[in-house]
Amino acid sequence: MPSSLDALNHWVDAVARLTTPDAIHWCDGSEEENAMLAARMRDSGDFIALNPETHPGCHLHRSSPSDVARVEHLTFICTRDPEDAGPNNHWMAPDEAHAKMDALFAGCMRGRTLYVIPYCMGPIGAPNARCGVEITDSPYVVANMRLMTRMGAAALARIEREGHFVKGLHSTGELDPDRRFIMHFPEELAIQSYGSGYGGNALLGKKCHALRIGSWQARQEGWLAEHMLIVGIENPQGETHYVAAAFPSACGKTNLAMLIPPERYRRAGWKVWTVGDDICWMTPGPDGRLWAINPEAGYFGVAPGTGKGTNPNALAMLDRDTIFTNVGVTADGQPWWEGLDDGTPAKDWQGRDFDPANGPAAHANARFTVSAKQCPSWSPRAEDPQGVPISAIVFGGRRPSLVPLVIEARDWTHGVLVGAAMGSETTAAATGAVGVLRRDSMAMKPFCGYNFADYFTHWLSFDKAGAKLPKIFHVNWFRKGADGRFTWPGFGENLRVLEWIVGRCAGTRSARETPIGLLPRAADLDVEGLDLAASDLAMLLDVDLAGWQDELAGIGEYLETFGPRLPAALRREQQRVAAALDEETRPRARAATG
Ligand code: OXD
Ligand code: MN
Repeated sequence: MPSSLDALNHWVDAVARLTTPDAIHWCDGSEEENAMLAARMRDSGDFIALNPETHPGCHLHRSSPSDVARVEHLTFICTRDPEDAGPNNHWMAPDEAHAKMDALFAGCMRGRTLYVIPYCMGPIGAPNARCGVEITDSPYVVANMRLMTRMGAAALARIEREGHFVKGLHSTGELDPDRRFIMHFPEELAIQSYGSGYGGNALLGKKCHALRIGSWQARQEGWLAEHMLIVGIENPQGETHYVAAAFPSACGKTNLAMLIPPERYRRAGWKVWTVGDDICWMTPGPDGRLWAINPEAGYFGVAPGTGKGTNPNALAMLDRDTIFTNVGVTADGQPWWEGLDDGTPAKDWQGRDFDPANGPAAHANARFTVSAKQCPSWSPRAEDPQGVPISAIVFGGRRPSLVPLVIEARDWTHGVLVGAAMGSETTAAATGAVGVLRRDSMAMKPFCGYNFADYFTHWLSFDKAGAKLPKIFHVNWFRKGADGRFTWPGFGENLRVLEWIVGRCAGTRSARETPIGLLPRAADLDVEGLDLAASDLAMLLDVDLAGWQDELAGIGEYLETFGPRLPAALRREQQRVAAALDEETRPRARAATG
């Protein structure tokens, strides 16, 4: 009788015939295997052991200087109908993409080992977890996948039981930016990635599976695969509200997920629990609420900017068994990056003697990879197969002007509009210009595996009889004053805003109605002990009606780019908010002219 692993064996054989590796290694995820691979990489120079006294089990990896971030312009969704990929994706016909990739993969593993990585996204026993298998020729990818997923024997057993899995094929190739493609075949539940070793391009469980293929599966199966952190906020009464929050890459998701409450809150008994820092899979439960799991088992976080003041929890988890990529290093072999409080770099991320004339010691997108369990605020509920119930969904981006500190959407449809309209300044997490405002719906612009218009329809479809949906909010930690400096202190102080948010969910906090949603009055936010002028707080909570009229017009133009597939309910909602703004400005205009 054919075993349910036959499909896997056949695929591995076919890939081996195409790529012609010298050896094949099936990964079991064991300590011994990890030690063997680390030793192999130390020999080849892929890994540099860091100071064993201060950072036991830690390694530095220096990538090729031209391979330091995700490459959105080389990332394709390959569906039969280009309309299914939508204007938010680069599209290639599946046949053409396969032909291109087959040519690149042909013989590419000669002289290398082919690693087979069975992995599970989500707790191994979670009904909503999904399995995949990544074939790669990079031991660095294996070492990262071991931290980022549930990898090895247990995942293989689940695949054998279920008989299906997402197929990911990866080769670093020649690391040539001109021979680099990240292809997704959602109709085949397959991913092919060539020419890059960078996290989001090469750790296929992460963006490729858990978001691009995951979002496609989620639409078909009635759940949501989102670019969101998951954090538990425990109040002094011991009640925990779980919040899922979407921000574009490198906008502080990891910091928010690991927030340490300000001193006064800590003393009062507030606690923060980290469930996830990047990806959230949410499924409606029998009780009508959305239940979330973090499909990942580790953090692949941005190192620069991580310090005692910004994210002490992250710092505390990075002193052992961590892989650092493209950070600088001190004379005594400790990892170093800009924003770290102590030490001085001796070498920069490219291994040159550190010279400020060459730029920062760490690459702006330098990363750490570490097991989630090492985080001091790691939530035991992160392993709960049922997941956690979500009370609030929070959207946010880098908006230096206009957008208030926090807004509550008046209902689900309005919340979907708020998420769809999200905009943010671009960051170093992807190649391309930094600091340019772009619309990034639900922070999924680089990650939604299908047409955004259909994705908005899918989001709207959750609002049905019996649903007990989370409230939706929008936050902006990045508002700047006339002096060009951030007005809101951010980091741990963001708990003050989260307190209002969970208070709104519990029905214990008040708000004022405005055309763009519900906002706290100054008195509704606890700002005691903050060095924040009353005029600055007023600015953070102000609604600039004329500015918002322009913003709504911009949102309308953006939505129109999705053409007839855009759900009419979303267009109507944009028109409703625009009309509410017009209505609000009318008496003032009359008063001004009268
Ligand atoms: C990430 C990203 O690596 O969003 O999480 O780029
Ligand atoms: Mn991300």
